[in-house]
This record gives sequence, C-alpha cells and structure tokens, in this order.
Amino acid sequence: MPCHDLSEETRKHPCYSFEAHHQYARMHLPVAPACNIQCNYCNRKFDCVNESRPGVTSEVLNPKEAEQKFSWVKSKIDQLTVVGIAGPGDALANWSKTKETFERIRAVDPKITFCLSTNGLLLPKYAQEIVRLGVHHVTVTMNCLDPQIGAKLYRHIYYEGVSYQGEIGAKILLTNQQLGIKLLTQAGVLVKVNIVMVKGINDKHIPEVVKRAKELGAFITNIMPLIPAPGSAFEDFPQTSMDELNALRDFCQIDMQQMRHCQQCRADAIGLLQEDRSQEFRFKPETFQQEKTYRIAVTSKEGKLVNLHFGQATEFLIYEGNRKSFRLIQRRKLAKYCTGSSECEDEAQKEDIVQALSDCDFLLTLRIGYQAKKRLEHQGIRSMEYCYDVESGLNYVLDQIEKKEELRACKKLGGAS
Ligand code: CLF
Ligand code: SF4
Repeated sequence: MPCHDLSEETRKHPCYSFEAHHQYARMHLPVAPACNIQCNYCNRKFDCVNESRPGVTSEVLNPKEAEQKFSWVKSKIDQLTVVGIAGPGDALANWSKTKETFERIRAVDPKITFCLSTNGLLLPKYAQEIVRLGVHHVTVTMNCLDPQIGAKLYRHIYYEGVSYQGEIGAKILLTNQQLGIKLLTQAGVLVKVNIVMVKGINDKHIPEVVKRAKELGAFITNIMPLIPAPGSAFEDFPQTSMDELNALRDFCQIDMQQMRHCQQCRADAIGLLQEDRSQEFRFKPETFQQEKTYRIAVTSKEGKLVNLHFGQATEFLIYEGNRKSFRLIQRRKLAKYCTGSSECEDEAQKEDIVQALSDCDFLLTLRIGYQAKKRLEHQGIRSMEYCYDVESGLNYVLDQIEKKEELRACKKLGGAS
C-alpha cells in the first residue's frame, strides 16, 4: 500500500490521531474469546455492561456474525473508519477467527481500516500474515522488559502447548513481544504500545519500556491506568491516580509521542471513543438471533454416528448451521491427537490440531480426555460428548446452548430481584 494511503488511514484512526477521535468512529468485533496468558489485572469472566475496560464484552461473535454486524453498524454510522479486534481474549490466540473475520470484512468493504490488539505472545508467528491481511495498525501491550517484573504481572502463559509460570513464562512473553514489534515495524505497520501502569510493580520501569518501544520502531505509546477488576489478582490494588499517570506521560513524552485520549474500551465497543454505542448494537433477536449459526466439528467413523474418540480421529466433519438446518461444509483431515503413549508427548502436533479446529465453536465427540478438553477450551471451543447419530447430536449441542442461555437469564433475573 502506498505511504499516503497509510497516512490517510492514520489521520482518520481515532486512536492513532488525537484530531480524529472527535470525528471518526471505530468498532470492535469480539470474535476472540480465548487468551493464552493470564494478566494479574484481568478477569474476563466479569461481564458488566456498565463497565468499560479491555477484556470485557457482552457477546462473542463468530466471523460470519461479525461480518453481519459490521454491515449493520456501517449502515448506521457514517463516520466509521476502523474495525478492530481487541478480544475479549487475545486476537492472535484466536488466529483463524481473527483472520476469517478480516477476510470477510475486506470482501464487503475494500476501504475500511483494520486494527488489532494483542498481548504479543504469538506475534513472531503471525506478523507476516498480519501484514498480508492488510492490517496496518497493531497495538501490543508490553508492560515491562524485565522478567522479574513480568513474573509479578502475569500469572502464567500458555505457549506451544505448555504452561509456563514466573520468570520463565514472562521471559518468553517479553522476548516475543519485542521480536514481534520489530517484525511489524520493519514491514511498515504502525505499532502502538500499550502499557498498564501498576503502582509498585512497573511504574518506575515504564520510561525504559517507552525507550525500548521507540528503538523497536513503535509509532506511539499509551500508558494506561490500572483499573482493578473484581476477581483479578490485582482486585485490591488502588486505581492509578490520573495525576501520577499524567506526570509519567509528561516524562515519557520526551522520548516518544504519548496517547492521552484512550478510553480503555470494551472488546465490543462501537462509536466515537468518548461515546460508546455498543448497547445500541447488541444482537437483536429479530435480526440476528434466528440466523445465529454455529460451526461444529464432529468425530465419526463413517459419517453417520458420533462414534469416535477425539484422540483417535484423523478426519473431522465440519458442520455449519442453526436450528433450521445444518450443512456439512468440509471434511478436515488431521493427524491423530493421540496415537499411543509415546506420540502422545508430541505437544506441537497437538497444538497444530487444536489450531486447525479453532474456527469451530464446538466439538461433538464420543469421548475426550480432560487435558484435550481444556486445551480446546483455551481456543474457545467447547467439547460435548455424545453417542448417537450426528444429526441429533448437532441438535443436542443447540439444546445445551439454549439451556445455558436460559440459566444465565435466570441468574440475571435472580440477581436483579
Ligand atoms: Fe480498537 Fe485499540 Fe485499534 Fe483503537 S481501541 S484495537 S487501537 S481501534 Fe483506542 Fe480503545 Fe484505547 Fe485501545 S481507545 S483501548 S487505544
Ligand atoms: Fe486479559 Fe488481555 Fe491479559 Fe488476556 S492478554 S489476560 S485478555 S488483559
């Protein structure tokens, strides 16, 4: 893309340009539920519609729904210039969903600017693909450079099928963040580095982080206050004071341009930064709910019955549909997840299989082991065990979804009374 197009995109990007934020709108598409790290300031389970902070959303969409919602919002908000994927988990931990969403949107709108936000763990792996997709604005949250500080900020990371804690985990994350930022900036992507300021943990270290961001070629840094999320490890920490935050921003401004108009948006935020309209654009039953479709991977020996263990499957039947009908859209050939005790140790292969299914919402299978189930959940794929025919199994999945939604609705009613 020629440079003047990039500067035009940036001029109209409400987060990258202070002048743009009063005029131009962005929408976040919450297609990325899974996360591969645990920051001590985050609790993504807590869904409060009045709350505004990253990681929170009132709904999770699949790529097709995201495309529908984009078209809907675009028809209502003329000044929409940016579509971003910012969770509620990590955009890259849900890569196939993120990618499919951008591809679908590009097919219906060749001009809209793409943006994504990530913790950076998988940036070295996906930087090239990000560039190829035409994403020219990427935010990486990089809170520190020192693994000792990182160990206080991150409970664990989940990388290539293994969970790491403490300084070892932090070191992998911090290394990948820096390498990933470099790969992006070298390819001409404008990187914004977000830094969460946690008093007593990384506040004194932040000027070094800003300097490093500059060396890596970042465009701007955005030092953000800690908002203590209920249920998170930092829930009792004090919220960062604006005076301290602004003093730090002023200090760091000497080295690097500072963003000062961030609203710490929800993962489903829509509209001008200062005027969130996400509630106005919640999925309406009459427009979307009936059309809500699911993608379900099924394990079957011959295609009629759900009669194969997840670990033994070499082919997954991929169905897409809703209550009205399901259609077999693909037979996906993959290696066996588990073929015997020795091969069961092949973590990379297991991870590849999970990644290859990451565009699916559910797995319908005869049996699945605890570890495999957890690993799929990390990718946002729920597994359900079943043992009759495929058709009734697909409906069984829908029944379970409806039951869960009813339960959630009852809980909300109970809480309000
Ligand atoms: Fe979204 Fe982030 Fe893109 Fe903006 S938000 S992915 S860069 S389009 Fe903006 Fe929201 Fe602050 Fe993020 S105000 S939290 S900086
Ligand atoms: Fe939460 Fe984002 Fe951290 Fe994941 S990377 S734990 S979603 S704040």
